[in-house]
Amino acid sequence: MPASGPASSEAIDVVIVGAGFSGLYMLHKLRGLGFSAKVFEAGSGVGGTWFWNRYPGARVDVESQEYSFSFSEDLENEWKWSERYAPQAELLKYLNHVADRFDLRRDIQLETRVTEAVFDEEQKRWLVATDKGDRIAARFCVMATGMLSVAKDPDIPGAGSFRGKTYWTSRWPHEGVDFTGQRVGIIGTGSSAIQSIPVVAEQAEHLYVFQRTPNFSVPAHNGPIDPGIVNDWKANRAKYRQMARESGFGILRVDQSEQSALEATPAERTQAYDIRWARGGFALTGAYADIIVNRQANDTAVEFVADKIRSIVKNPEVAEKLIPKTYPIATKRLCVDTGYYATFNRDNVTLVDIAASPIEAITPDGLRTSEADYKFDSLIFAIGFDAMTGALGKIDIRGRKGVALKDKWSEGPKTYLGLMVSGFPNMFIVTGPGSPSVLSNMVVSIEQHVDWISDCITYVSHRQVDAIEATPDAESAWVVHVNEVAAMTLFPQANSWYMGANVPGKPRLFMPYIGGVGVYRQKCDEVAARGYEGFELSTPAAGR
Ligand code: FAD
Ligand code: N01
Repeated sequence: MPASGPASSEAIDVVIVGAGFSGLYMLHKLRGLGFSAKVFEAGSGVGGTWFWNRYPGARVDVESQEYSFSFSEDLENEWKWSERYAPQAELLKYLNHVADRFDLRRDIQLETRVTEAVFDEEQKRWLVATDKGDRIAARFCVMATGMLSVAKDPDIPGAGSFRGKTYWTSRWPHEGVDFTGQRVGIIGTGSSAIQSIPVVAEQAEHLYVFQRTPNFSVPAHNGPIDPGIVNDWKANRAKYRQMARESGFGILRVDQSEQSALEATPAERTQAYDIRWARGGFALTGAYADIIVNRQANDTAVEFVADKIRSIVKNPEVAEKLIPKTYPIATKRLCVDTGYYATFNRDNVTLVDIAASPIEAITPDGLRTSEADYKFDSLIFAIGFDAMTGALGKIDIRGRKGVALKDKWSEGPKTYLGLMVSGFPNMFIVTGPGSPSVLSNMVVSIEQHVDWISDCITYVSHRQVDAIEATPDAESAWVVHVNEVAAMTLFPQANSWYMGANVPGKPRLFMPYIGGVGVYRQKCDEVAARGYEGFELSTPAAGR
């Protein structure tokens, strides 16, 4: 049913699309401020990422206590994490608990996909339509649709022809999968694959890993959560939360050093990296200040990790294949694993280098590369996402004069602060392109955006303002700034999904903002304090 059709069946203040971390907190926050809001969620449950990605080994790579909401002291006091890096099932339980605890479910409509969102310039309302025939008019529309919520299409010939079972890491069956006695093929070696491979390898009769580009991975050293960390967190929580909000990546465990890698001697560097490798997780990249801005400094971390891979993987040829050689470390999302490299010492695991011998086609029995045929019973696609813009691209979003967001973004996403888009008044994006988003502990960034959006909606609603919109100038200046900051780093040197490089035909530009979570928050706060500088606020009389 077109959203632009006759009068709407329901009218509310805010429509929210998506019920992951972002949508849940957005609903809670708006309700508390007295606004009426409704959430539409395509899935049959809440939780977003943690509802969909149920593949074996799925877990968070930011420590559990840091990757959690900070908006409610009671919630923080009552929830206990069991592992250093919470597994998917526990994160899903947590988000369901949040939905129940704050009585959110009565305003969440599940199994409902938003298909259209059209801005009615006369009424200054977003007219939203769903695949279930709902039509709703709302003053504001919040896209909490996720940056990694749309799986990439398999750009491989014959993808539909495989006769065995096919699985996607990003829509894993709820009942789980038992690969015992099976030959399994997995395509991809990103974070999802790197978490799955060691677990699948333990079950499968044989696992073929099809690797196009190797990834850097550091050990998680996961285990039961350390009671010392729990107690320290409890005692210093407010301080730690604030430190995370003011930090570069929103992750305290990065423990960012200010020293240059090039000022240290080789022995000092090895020692510093060793300490951080032993600590686990993202700590490694915090060892020196210039790892992501200076290629020479970066190379020192690359060499360290390469030596680690050589020391773990017994077959030197396999080890060399696993060492990334075409991009600097941390310019693609660093993976955090449990036993990934050691898995290649197993007799039942074969690494197939599809950069050297590309996949020609998926076949009814398996897969054919330029060098050999591989036969297996099950095939796992771990090929990633149409990141950052994918979910918004699936909705027909139309702003002023019927302009489609897809068209406006045909050369890449343009936003002001990653929050709003010029020509699309009263529409907000949570952790949108142009904000720190996927380069950060996303819960920190989600809370910041939800708080900012709520303040903005409150500000507008308390004045004679019926629409707020980013000005084209502010948006252009922000896009330039985002690119300038990215260009000061090594990030653009990698063919990453941050650059849109993983999806054929997608415009190439660095989408998130790398200026740092703390710096970015300050900029957003300053904009608000100056009466929403860079935004145009229109009054009913003035129109536009
Ligand atoms: P999501 O959780 O993606 O939720 C968006 C929801 O919107 C989805 O449920 C989707 O179904 C729904 N939706 C989308 N379009 C529509 C539509 N048109 N109509 C209705 N509903 C719609 N981040 C970290 O900081 N640390 C981590 O360790 C980490 N691990 C991750 C592991 C995996 C496997 C993945 C895929 C991502 C990970 N992330 C991590 C990023 C993660 O996406 C965020 O941390 C966070 O969960 C995002 O929450 P969200 O609510 O913004 O989006
Ligand atoms: O996806 P990816 P992901 N033929 O895009 C390969 C978050 N996350 O789902 O690099 C053959 O990283 C592709 O190869 P290449 C995290 O932010 C976090 O693993 O394009 N191969 C690559 O190896 C992460 O970054 C966790 O050459 C093809 C892989 O598939 C993001 O989600 C866990 C191919 C895709 O890797 C995405 O991770 C999981 C083709 N046609 C996810 N197309 C945590 O640890 C793609 N590939 C918390």
